[in-house]
Amino acid sequence: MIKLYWCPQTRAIRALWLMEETGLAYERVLIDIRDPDKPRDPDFAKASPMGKVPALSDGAVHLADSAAIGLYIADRYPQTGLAPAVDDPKRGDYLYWMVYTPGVIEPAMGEKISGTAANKVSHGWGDFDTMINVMENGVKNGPWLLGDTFTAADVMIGSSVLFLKRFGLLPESDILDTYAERCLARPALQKAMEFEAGS
Ligand SMILES: N[C@@H](CCC(=O)N[C@@H](CS)C(=O)NCC(=O)O)C(=O)O
Repeated sequence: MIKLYWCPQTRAIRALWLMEETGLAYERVLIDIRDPDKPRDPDFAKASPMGKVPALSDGAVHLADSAAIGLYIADRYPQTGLAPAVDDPKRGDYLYWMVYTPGVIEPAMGEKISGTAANKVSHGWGDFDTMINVMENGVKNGPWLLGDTFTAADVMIGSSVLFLKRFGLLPESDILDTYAERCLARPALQKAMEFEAGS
């Protein structure tokens, strides 16, 4: 059975949400990242070289990082309908948005929080305002990034918009607010939030 290593109030919410969207059977394995001395499932170290959550084991496959987990699950289990097929023209947009969170949003957020000067041309993540504008353009036609079909990319971008809101970093944006509301209305995200609340 798929094992999802997670911890409440972390980026692991993305992988929990994703797994709830799939309808696949999986086991949640709690890793208390705030207590490094707590014994951990031995497969966790194989899955997460940095000891970070989320991470996942699926038989002989072990991997970490929410984007990597999303890409893996959606391709490995195409019946979940969470990714366009490799020959679908929408695949390009899908891949772009799947890596937008680790490649652009999080570095731009880190820069903003730490007050480090942006270098829009040299830094691969551009700058914070451009990151927000590009994301707004991505979701403005909606309801989802790829149109009518919800994909794993919406888990990545939707959770990032919610994190930006939680940190008070989301500028006024009806487009992103409405998108966040649509994400919050998904039963799978509600279920993931219930797991967090009950853990
Ligand atoms: N790029 C990773 C980041 C994962 C990450 O940084 N997780 C944090 C919690 S939000 C963590 O596990 N920190 C514990 C540690 O580094 O020891 C992802 O999106 O999954």
